[in-house]
Amino acid sequence: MDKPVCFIDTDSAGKLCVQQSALQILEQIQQPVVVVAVVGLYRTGKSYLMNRLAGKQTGFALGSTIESKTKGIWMWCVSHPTKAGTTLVLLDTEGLGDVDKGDPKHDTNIFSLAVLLSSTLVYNSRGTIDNKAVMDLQYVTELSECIKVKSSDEDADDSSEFVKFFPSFIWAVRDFTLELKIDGKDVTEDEYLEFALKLKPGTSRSVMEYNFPRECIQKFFPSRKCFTFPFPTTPENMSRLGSLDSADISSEFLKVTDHFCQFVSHDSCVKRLKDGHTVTGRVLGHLAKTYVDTISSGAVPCLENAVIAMAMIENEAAVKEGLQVYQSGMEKLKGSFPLELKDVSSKHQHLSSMATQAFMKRSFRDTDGKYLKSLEEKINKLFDEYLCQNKQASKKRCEEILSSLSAPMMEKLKKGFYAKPGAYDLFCKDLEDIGKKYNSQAKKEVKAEEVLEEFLKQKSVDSKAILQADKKLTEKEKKIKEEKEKAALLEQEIRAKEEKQRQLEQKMEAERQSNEERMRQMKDKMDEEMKLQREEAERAMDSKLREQAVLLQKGFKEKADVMRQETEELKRRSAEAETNRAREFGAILENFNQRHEKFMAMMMQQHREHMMAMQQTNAHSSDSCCTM
Ligand SMILES: Nc1nc2c(ncn2[C@@H]2O[C@H](COP(=O)(O)OP(=O)(O)OP(=O)(O)O)[C@@H](O)[C@H]2O)c(=O)[nH]1
Ligand SMILES: [Mg+2]
Repeated sequence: MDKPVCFIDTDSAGKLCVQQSALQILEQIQQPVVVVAVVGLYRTGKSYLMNRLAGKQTGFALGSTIESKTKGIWMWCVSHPTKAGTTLVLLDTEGLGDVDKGDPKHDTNIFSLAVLLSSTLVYNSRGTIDNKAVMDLQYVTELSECIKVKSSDEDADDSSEFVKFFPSFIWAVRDFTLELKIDGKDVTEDEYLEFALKLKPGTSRSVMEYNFPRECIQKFFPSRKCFTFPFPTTPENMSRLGSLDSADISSEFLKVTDHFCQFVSHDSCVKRLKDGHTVTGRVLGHLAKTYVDTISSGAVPCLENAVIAMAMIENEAAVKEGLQVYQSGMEKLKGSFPLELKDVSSKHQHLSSMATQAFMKRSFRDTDGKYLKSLEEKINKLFDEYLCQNKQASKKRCEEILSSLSAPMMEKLKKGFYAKPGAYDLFCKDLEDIGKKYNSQAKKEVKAEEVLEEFLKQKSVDSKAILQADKKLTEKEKKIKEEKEKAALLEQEIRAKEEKQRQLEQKMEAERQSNEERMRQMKDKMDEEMKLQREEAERAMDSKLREQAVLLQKGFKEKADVMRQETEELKRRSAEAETNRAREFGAILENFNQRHEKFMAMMMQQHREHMMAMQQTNAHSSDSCCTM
């Protein structure tokens, strides 16, 4: 993208909507995304900063008047400057606090969306982090009403879980002119931020009003940083800043801006969903659509519902992607049909494993293994179709071989060559020669035995006629020869059945190996999902414990106690979630195993039936031998 596009806008009815063109761009981005969003009061240099993050001087439109410029949320996707294989998505948002806007809820929605969609949230303000600046960030106090973690418990406050999914937070203070000193001692910018977020003891209304946004920032954004930017240049130049040559801008300002950009590109993480699934550009688009639609309908966006919706979209796409991997590989193989069964089977196994891999890479929260099952069924159906096509091709090839090998014999038949005494033996000899040559030419064909069986059956009509007409043979000899031929035909029938049986066994073995491989991949994926879930819980627990320690250290015992309870609750919920997930995974594996066993039992049944049929044929053949 060489320039930003409008991502989320307000429609004519005043409702938020996602721009289709932006979704189309995101749809193409298969890479994981690092999403940096900037929020803050209007006219504070947000768009300017975002341009710098994109490594440009222009891009997001800058305003030069007192009127607010950016409307809705704009997006710019650039390749990540330091993390190969990821895309940096910059979200520039409409300035907050412009009284000219009709809908007071609008700002809250923009703020919530920035929180929901980003992995790093930059809060931009001017001057100092004084009480007013903190109060300007009042939107944080509304987050617990604007975002839900779980869909159940409509009224329950689950905001203590926000830390698991919220972006990291950077406070960018522009036009900072003060010295970084507290009580005469030099402090870092982060210490300055912590100092500004310090709670005041007491329970009076004014203290509570003072503390509440601070508490929310501390609670929701445990990972926070502060950057102070000096005044960039002279006020007269300000309006031209965007288009100015960098040499004209104070070098200190540029240094800080560069440092800020470097920090953001090094420390911003890939956006993840609840449960830790990596967000790609495509998923980000779906996510934005889901959240915006929810907000527009007047409902509260819910992280869990979003994960469920994303999982559905992604899992369906994952099935398609897996199937595509399998099908395109098999289509290539089809060009060389007919092939030996073992070659088709091993390619099937390999491609089926690759398809499962492609599926696993994209899928997540396939809670009951429904999508993997659907992929497996579709692959098996295709496999059967390919096997069938291979058989048809093989049948055709075998028939061609036989037809060319038997052409001289057919010619002799036509010319009446076998209408003479002693011709039956000649005919049998010719037939035997054809059989021998055929066996050497078609020995690798899946349909070799069956086609030969069919051929011999057809030729037995001619053979019978020739036998009857052969004046050299006595009636008794004719009888014996007839029985001999019958036995040979039966033998061929048995060979064809045996071959079929062998092929069924091969298919069963392929299925057993595929299942093993699938189970292995499923287990890996489950381990990975469990690990992500555990890491997330640990991160949340860590930040809670850290906050608790700070509160205790600062003498806020009551608050620390509340936090301790919250931590306990978080621990309990995480443990419960892990147990549930483990149970869920166990059930999926069990389910897959059962299905596999059922399938194998069905094949075994087929196997048994074949065996019985073969035994009957065998018995029949020995009966006929006995009669001879
Ligand atoms: N004083 C000052 N001005 C700046 C700074 N950065 C950019 N500007 C200028 O401030 C004006 C507004 O900048 P924008 O980046 O459009 O501000 P914004 O926050 O995106 O504005 P809205 O989209 O209206 O909310 C432009 O003329 C910029 O050149 C800064 O650090 N300090
Ligand atoms: Mg702007």
